[in-house]
Amino acid sequence: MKQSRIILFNPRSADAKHRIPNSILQVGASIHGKYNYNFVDGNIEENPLEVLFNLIKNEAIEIVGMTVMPGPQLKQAIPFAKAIKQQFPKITIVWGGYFASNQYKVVLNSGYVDFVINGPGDTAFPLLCEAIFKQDFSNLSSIHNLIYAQDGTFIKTKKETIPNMDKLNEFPYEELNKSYPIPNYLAKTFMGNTTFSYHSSFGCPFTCSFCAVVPIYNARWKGLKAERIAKDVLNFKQQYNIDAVEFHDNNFFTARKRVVEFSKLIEKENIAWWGEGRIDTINKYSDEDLSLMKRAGLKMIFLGAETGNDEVLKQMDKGGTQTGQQIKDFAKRMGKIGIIPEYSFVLGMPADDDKKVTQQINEDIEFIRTIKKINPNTEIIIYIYSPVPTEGSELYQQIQEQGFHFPKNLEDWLSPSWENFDLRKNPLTPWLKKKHIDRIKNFETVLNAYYPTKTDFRIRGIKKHLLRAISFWRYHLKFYAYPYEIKVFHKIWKYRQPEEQGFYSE
Ligand code: B12
Ligand code: SF4
Repeated sequence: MKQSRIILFNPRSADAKHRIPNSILQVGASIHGKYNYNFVDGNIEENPLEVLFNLIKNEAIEIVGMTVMPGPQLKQAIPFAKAIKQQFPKITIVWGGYFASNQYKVVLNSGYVDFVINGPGDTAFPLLCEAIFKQDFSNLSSIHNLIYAQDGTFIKTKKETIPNMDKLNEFPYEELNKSYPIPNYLAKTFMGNTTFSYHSSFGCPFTCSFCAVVPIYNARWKGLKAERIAKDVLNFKQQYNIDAVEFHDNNFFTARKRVVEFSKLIEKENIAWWGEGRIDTINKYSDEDLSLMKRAGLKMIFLGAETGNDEVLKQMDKGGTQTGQQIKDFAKRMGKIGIIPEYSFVLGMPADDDKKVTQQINEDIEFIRTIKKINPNTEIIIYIYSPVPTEGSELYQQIQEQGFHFPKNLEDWLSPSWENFDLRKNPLTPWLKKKHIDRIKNFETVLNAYYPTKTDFRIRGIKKHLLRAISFWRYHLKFYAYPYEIKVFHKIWKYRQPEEQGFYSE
């Protein structure tokens, strides 16, 4: 008989309503029917460490797999991995996810994480489990997408091509449902009352120099077929009465044909949806395509506008295909079609001197105001540039030369300043001074009061009018400093800043 020997743990990622934990679901699919495993969701459990310890004691666990993205998940991932290793030194701890892959050196140096899965774990994880259960590590180097330490060096095995997602095992939703009923994950959002989260593709074909996806997928992308996505969405509609879907793909709109086919398949189903894409890619879609997508329920697209400055777009490796003019034209086009463009901007990129940094921030602020004028419905998300370790990239080289370094110890990532770094709120980059961060934050406060986000259903009617009234003079006089009166309202109503909770739960 197979024993339950693996735990797949999703550390707590947010305080708001929780998303279905697709990362551990997909890893679960890779070992489903082969090994017994338990899901533990730190988002739902009140005391997840106790649950983990009890399972380890009672179920002969040998492997604990954790998915780890930067930010809040580290608060459980780091101390829990350490505690498990201390209490049960024989357990093998495996980390996967964006933080683990991008920061593998500090993770493996901690002494309590044994292996890192670098990118998709669908083939690598079952093979690694087999090696661990047999205690035969002679062929580790032949397992693709694996990183481990050996004799004082890090071994990074070959990257496999992205798996054909249509051929992978389906997600073991029933298994998750046994411990964590699926309806608890169907959040109320601006799109609907029961929003389902779905991930339909891996990677991204682009190479933006600030992006954590690039070192993992090296400009590769592969997705499920439109029929399969529609089938899964409709199954969820039938089973759980979902009325909306958030697509969690890095770049849902990469393949036009797939998006158009999917739209046709769900056109009559009354399901609202949202996804992330590129302006230059979607700009190539015809008006007919976009109108079809709108009719099929597409409410809003998250788009990396980044900046209106073509030189900075080039520095971000986004130039050439995306320009400031195109960003403006696209906002207008989306206004006509009736799909909300949700533009994210990255402010605070490195520059040669302080004056240029200030100048660029001011230019970006002006550009955002222009976008709002062109299409006031455009949602604006402002991030402060937080470096990612894209080894070999020119930008990463430049920021290291300017004195930026990542923490040397895993536990340093738990400090509030590195947490803020992860949340892209305070990047700890040497060229950004307090005055720059204040300028960006104050502008954002005024902007979000003058244009409250459409995704926050708490700010409607009188509240919206009041917010607009108190911020009117500041927005029009471009006076953003010390917006204390706006912050008071924010404190009382706790209205949402667009980037605050990732996506759009209550
Ligand atoms: C859903 C999501 C969230 C959810 C939480 C998810 C959860 N686990 O509970 C929420 C909304 C809370 C969230 C928050 C944040 N997120 Co987030 N999130 C995502 C998103 C869109 C999807 C993740 C997912 O489910 N993927 C689907 C699964 C199947 O893919 P996967 O995770 O890559 O898993 C595969 C492999 O990586 C590997 N693997 C992963 N884990 C494990 C574990 C083991 C044991 C093994 C063996 C293998 C393995 O195998 C899997 C199957 O092949 C990703 C982007 C993306 N498309 O992945 C961003 C992403 C991971 N998030 C990111 C960030 C930065 C954040 C934030 C920290 C910051 C922010 N402002 O957005 C916030 C934190 C805010 C907060 N208050 O909590 C970045 C990470 C970038 C980086 N620098 O590393 C990403 C990549 C988005 C992006 N492109 O910038 N996020
Ligand atoms: S298009 Fe988006 S996901 Fe792709 S590399 Fe650029 S920022 Fe990353």
